[in-house]
Amino acid sequence: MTTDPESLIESFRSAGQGQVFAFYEKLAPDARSRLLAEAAEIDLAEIDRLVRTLVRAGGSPAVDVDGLAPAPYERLPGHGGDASAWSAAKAAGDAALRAGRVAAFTVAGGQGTRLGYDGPKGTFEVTPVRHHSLFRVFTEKILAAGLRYGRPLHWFIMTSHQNHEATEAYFRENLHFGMDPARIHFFRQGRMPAVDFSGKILLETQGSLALSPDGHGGSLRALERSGALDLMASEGIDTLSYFQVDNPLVRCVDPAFLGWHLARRSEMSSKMVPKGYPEEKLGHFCVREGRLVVIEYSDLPMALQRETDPLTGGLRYEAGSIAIHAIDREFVRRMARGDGGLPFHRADKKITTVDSEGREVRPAKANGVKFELFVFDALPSAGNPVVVETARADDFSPVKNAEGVDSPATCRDDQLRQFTRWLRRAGAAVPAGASGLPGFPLEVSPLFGYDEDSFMESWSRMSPKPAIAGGLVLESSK
Ligand code: UD2
Repeated sequence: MTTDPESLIESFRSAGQGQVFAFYEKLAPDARSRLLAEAAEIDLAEIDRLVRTLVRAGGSPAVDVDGLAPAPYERLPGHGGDASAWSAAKAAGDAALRAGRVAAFTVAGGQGTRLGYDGPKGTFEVTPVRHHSLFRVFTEKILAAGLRYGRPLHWFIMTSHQNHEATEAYFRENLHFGMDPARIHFFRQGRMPAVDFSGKILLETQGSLALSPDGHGGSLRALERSGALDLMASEGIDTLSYFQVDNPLVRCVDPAFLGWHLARRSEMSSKMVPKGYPEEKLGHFCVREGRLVVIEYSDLPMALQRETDPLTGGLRYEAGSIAIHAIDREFVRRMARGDGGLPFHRADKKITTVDSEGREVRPAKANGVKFELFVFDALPSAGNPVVVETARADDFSPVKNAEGVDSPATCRDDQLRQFTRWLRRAGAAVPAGASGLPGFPLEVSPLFGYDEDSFMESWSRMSPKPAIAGGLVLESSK
């Protein structure tokens, strides 16, 4: 895209998007430059295509359920899986971690509107006793895993324009929670303009476009653009362990999962949990025309989400996506450079904009469309993708809503249940009711144990063992 103002403005006019510069003449010189810089980011041909296919066509095409079937997955040993295959997978994952082949990768560009929290979501405090933030929990898990495997891990964090500076500042002010800053790599995802229902790009103010992050699927092109893939290659890293910023229970690097991915020579693998109930807001792993696909909860007809399997009595489409993936570095490169790339999805939203006089308009109902990419849309293009079961209690308790399901309260309880379970398996007497919750708050630092194995190792080294009481915090065993 050209940076010469006249031809840039002319290209918008001839694309039918001249309204972007409606107030240009009134703007101060620096505001003009800002608007021009934003406009130069826009791929007008891409917007034109999206307007034709997603906006004027009246919505995202309905999901074709013909020929759709539930995807197979590797079951946990306690759920019919082959215990020896799981041990082999774990050994392969352990070896890859010891060899430094894996990096952690967090997508943290979302806006966290549902939680009603102002600030990067990763700075939200989640742990039950010390109130540590999501970012601190992940940092300590990644740090502890690096120490345990004798190979410090690299960690890639994707931010957005809205939260990039605040995220970097948060880590800086907290001295990166003890992790080597040279191993934490922040990069911004791309952004897309919102359009009205006739396809016109919306202004947020007289001098700025209504831009928003391009979805977590934008991570693939952002990894390539930022140079992260080249850095990985130079460090001997070939696998990304991908997770979302909202889930403090996640095993940031899980050897068994990574081992399945590597042993199968998969380009992209995903964790699944059996859905808790039909309406649970998880994507569904399915197969269509021999390809693995994820159909989002909002796109799979509810009748299919409720359908049961006559043999097991369980849900037919039971395999829920918890947004944890293992992704091959060169597959990311291929997807980022590929002609087709990932498909955009349409989301109708209330978008603050300006009227023809330039006055701010805050609409009461959706007035436009945002475009987003989803990372799981890469699965159908991946060679040998594998879906691997995990226990929800070991990997998944997201903080999404201020109250109710997936809230800070449910997440706190799930952390407490996990700490209690580990302590009890180690033989400690922790009073707990039928709900699995301890009679008092306690907390295990990830530096003491970031998963059950590392916890057991630290616990067995600990002498004398502590009295288990309210407010107990197990800190680093080093
Ligand atoms: C996502 C999945 C859903 C399920 C669930 C599990 C989608 C569309 N749905 O639902 O199937 O797996 O997670 O928790 O993914 N993000 C960015 N940039 C963006 C948008 C999002 O980095 O432009 C990050 C965001 O910071 C968060 C993650 O992606 O870490 C999930 O985003 P979400 O809250 O929009 O996804 P959700 O809960 O609708």
